[in-house]
Amino acid sequence: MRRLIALMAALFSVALTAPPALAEDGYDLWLRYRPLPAAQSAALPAAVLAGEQDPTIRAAAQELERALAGYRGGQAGSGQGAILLGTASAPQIAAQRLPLSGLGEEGYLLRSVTVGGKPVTVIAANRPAGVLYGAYALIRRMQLGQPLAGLDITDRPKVKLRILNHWDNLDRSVERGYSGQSIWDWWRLPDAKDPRYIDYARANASLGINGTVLNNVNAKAESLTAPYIAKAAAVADTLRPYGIKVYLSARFSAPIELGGLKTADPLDPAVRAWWKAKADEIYRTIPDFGGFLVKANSEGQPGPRDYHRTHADGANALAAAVAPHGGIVMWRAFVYAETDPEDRAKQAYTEFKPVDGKFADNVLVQVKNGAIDFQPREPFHPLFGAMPKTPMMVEFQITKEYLGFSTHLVYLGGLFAETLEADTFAKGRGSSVAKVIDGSLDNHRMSGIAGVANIGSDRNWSGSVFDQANWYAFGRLAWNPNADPRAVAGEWAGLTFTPDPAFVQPTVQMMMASRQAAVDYMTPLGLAHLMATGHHYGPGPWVSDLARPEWNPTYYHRADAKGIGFDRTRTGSNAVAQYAPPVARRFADPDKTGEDLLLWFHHVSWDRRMADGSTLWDTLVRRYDRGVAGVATMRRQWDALRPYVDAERWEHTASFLAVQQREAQWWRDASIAYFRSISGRPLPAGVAEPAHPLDWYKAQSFPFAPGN
Ligand code: GCW
Repeated sequence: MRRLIALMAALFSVALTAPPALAEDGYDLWLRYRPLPAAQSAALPAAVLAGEQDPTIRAAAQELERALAGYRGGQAGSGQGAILLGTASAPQIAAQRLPLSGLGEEGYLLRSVTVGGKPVTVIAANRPAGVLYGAYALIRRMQLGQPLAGLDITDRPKVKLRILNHWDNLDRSVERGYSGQSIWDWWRLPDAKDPRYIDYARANASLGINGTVLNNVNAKAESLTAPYIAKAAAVADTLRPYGIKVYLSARFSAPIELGGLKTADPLDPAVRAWWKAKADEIYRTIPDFGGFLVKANSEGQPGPRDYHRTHADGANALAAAVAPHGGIVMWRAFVYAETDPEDRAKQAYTEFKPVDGKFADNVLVQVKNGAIDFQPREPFHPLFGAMPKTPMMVEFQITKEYLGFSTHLVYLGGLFAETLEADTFAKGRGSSVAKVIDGSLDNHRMSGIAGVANIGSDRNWSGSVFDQANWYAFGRLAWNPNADPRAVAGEWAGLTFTPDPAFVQPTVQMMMASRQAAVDYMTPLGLAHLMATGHHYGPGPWVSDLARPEWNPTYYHRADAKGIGFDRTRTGSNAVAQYAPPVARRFADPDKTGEDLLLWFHHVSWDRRMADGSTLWDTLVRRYDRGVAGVATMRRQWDALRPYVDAERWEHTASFLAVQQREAQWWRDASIAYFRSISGRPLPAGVAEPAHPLDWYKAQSFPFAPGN
């Protein structure tokens, strides 16, 4: 009885002290301002003082207030000094005589000072956007429980344009979107502005993202009509205080569709006049409009090649229209043509390399991280380093079209970093892709990085909690392309769940291993593009009946009775020759390429001996098994982390991991069943048979898979 009473009392006191029921649905992302432990909360600054009247500084101050209120859990501030924020035009900031000159337009300084005997944390910058970024940096520190005393920190972004690309359609569907509908409610804009746009702006500003392309690169001309410009302007008004500019994807043939012209030839004076008038119209409504993103002559989109003009001619026509307003053009290099029998991996280089130096000053060429298409693993794109006279942006895909949609836990920080760290050898050793895109290798004034957004109308924004980490990692690596993806994962996990190392350490381990697991169960050893047709959901390595050769998985793996892989050496397509000589030499030699990219560059025998002495066939099979085992490990790790995570987000993640396990097994079984039918080799001893015969896998169909 006594024990029962004690138990009841314990339950009762728990009930009394339990925090108010807050839905942990992931909406708060990493801006999760929950009560901090008492000791930490007692050390928080009591007041926030904005140095000046400015919408961006006001946004920064409000964010700090909001964070502090959340950390204190409703308790009043206990008076540990203040946070003072502003630019040098605020007298209180100017009085501090801070070294701001090296911070540029967007950098910030955090410094602990004493004013009138009181401790003050100063957030200072040259421009309000820098102050905002500094505020978020301080918030990160507070939330992660890092010391707030004795601060003297400066930071500034290495890349100028840090931009999200939304592949969002005007009907609110999202191409390759796996997190609901578009957050842009085009129909109800401009009158109704979803309050969510502000939270979108906060989340992006917290990472330093400073631009967003609102509509799909497969663009409709209508997005450039007056009503849609007004809608974009309403979004721009909401995002402006957060330092985020709005850009639009432009359809190259819009002068025909909207202007009634007979041609969209970029050298035709009437076409150029149309673009100029259109740009003037946009800037009248959106004075700080960023500019255009263009997908031209790719996958059926119109472009300058339709008029026998170069990509530079096309880009320059639009660039001339936005230049007087300070706008830019981001011209995509993702081109390949149905009429071109050349290896798809070579086509972009072939088209673009000759026009290096021909682009207007306000054009950047935007290049996907790899030469084919956002595969689980690709070597870096040969255009990086090959166009020194042109500012090059890298485009990553944050949404996981080829990496298990939003149901597979695959952390992309490592994938992004793998490309950024890759050495192009364009100017000798140390010519990393990061240095190409941050402009430092060739001294470019402009620099940029783009990520295809994974943001949608889902309550948790990205479809899964762990996909929020990919948005986060993109933003942090855009700010600093040399950042360590492991550190970024730890920061994200600490902010999103708890900074307790007992949680963060295994979570980071799980995240860091997750990408290789996906590579292993989908496309190991340098294989690529073996996904099913159209929606790219699940395996389809057998598909060979599509109209265009390079749409077929068989085009990519080239498996036959003797071997597997795409010969891109001199005996094959010679794509290796598009890389700088030291890189080309490595990729041309199957013994030096590395197992991770072996079949990307080489067609090798099933019986080829790998480094550890086993055959290629046996290694391939074991890679599939290793991938499936990797997912099983993640599930065990997540089970063990249950005590650290709220029930809602834990269960959501656990249910997705179960999906991933099933689908990894499916990928493995289907791929092994198919490749065995080609190789004629037996499974290595002890390896499990696929669950079904090959025909069963071939018969699966998913007409309603999302994002297509
Ligand atoms: O990855 C492929 C996608 C297309 C996409 C295209 C592109 C927007 O399958 O959906 O179209 O790339 O990047 O243009």
